[in-house]
Amino acid sequence: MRLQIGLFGRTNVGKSSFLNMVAGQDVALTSPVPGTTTDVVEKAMELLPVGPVMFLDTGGVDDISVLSELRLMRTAKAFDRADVAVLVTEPEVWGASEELVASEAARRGIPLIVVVNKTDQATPSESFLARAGKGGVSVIACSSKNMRSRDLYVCAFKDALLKVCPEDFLRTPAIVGDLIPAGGVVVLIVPIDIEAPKGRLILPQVQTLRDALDHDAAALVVKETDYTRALARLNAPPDLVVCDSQVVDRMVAETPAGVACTTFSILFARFKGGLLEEARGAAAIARLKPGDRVLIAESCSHHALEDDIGRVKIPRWLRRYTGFALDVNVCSGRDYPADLADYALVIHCGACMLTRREMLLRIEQAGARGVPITNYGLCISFLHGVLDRVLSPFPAALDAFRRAKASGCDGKEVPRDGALAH
Ligand SMILES: Nc1nc2c(ncn2[C@@H]2O[C@H](COP(=O)(O)OP(=O)(O)O)[C@@H](O)[C@H]2O)c(=O)[nH]1
Ligand code: SF4
Ligand SMILES: [Mg+2]
Repeated sequence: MRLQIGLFGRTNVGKSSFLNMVAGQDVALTSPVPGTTTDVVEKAMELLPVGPVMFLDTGGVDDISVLSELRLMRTAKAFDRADVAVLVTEPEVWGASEELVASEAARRGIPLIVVVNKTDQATPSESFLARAGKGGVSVIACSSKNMRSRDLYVCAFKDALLKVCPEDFLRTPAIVGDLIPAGGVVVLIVPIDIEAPKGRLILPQVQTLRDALDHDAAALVVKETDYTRALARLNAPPDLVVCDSQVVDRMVAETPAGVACTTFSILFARFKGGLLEEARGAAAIARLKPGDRVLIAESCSHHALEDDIGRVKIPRWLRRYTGFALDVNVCSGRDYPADLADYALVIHCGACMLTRREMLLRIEQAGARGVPITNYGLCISFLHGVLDRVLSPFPAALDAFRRAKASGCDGKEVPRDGALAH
């Protein structure tokens, strides 16, 4: 199901131009003569990380130009379909038309985003912005003609969209269910070490188990020390093997070549929505330079253990891989920095305590600053030289990683490979 985004506002404020800018191509007819878009123009696209969306570009709710009955009717129909309403206006232009769109959205319970377009011509005043943002509405100031700042505007728009889009559209894929046939077998490798909580499994492991059962698959749970023995007892290879990232090198070494394998952390990067972006981000490890700032972000503040994964192990593996010192910072819980611009890389935890929306927002915030973001599992697999193998169940993510790795910052092949010497 596509998220339907209605573009409303007066004629000539730049609704079609805004859509063209977001789409990165000319899809909607624009014109300096008011009233060009007489019909509702539909434009379907993949607006990552939100997902598949459909823009409905309307003719315009207007109190200036001659109103065509038909156009108004069609605009009302777009309101009937919209999951999110985007009101496009210009700096200092707020009158009956804008109030009409805002009140119509409120009456129907449709979330609203205000786009103040044409900021190249005039700067919106504080009082105007306050009025547009009344009731906590997200306001984005942009110029649809300024293509150099396109990425910033589109990122801000995606951010606003992620905040308001109904939960249903953020619905996640299965955790493992789509990777195993019904009646299939998945092996879950769960180390029971000092980091494992006493007497129970951790949430991602339990959720993976439940998801396998929901998809009529069987799950075999073993410690890494019993893995090969368990494999030998199966009368056919398993359909998938999933392990804790900390034993990924061992798992890959012991898993027969044709057997699909991955890590819990990678499954959860996908489940939380950011696998493509985070696979791409892993390639940035190869481009780190001495002294670069790296942010290790954990989304809950658990008690740090002696050999803590985020505070001790990952920094150690990074140092060993790069061969130089990095400026590693750790943040935990809700205190994710608002401005990530100083960082060369963000390495995020599995985010099991965050909602998909929260994680997508964090990825988006990094994207807005041009800062690559990856996650613990992807980073650990990369540092152990096995990321290609554990990404192979996800061809699009594998492709994104390989492309990012091959291109480097300067478009040249990056010489260093993701292999860690133990
Ligand atoms: N200077 C400037 N002109 C814009 C901007 N956005 C749109 N326009 C111009 O405004 C006119 C109307 O744009 P259009 O997208 O057709 O408006 P619509 O009727 O709301 O769909 C066109 O001449 C556009 O080139 C902008 O951000 N800055
Ligand atoms: S939220 Fe992050 S740090 Fe906390 S338990 Fe989950 S993966 Fe670990
Ligand atoms: Mg138009």
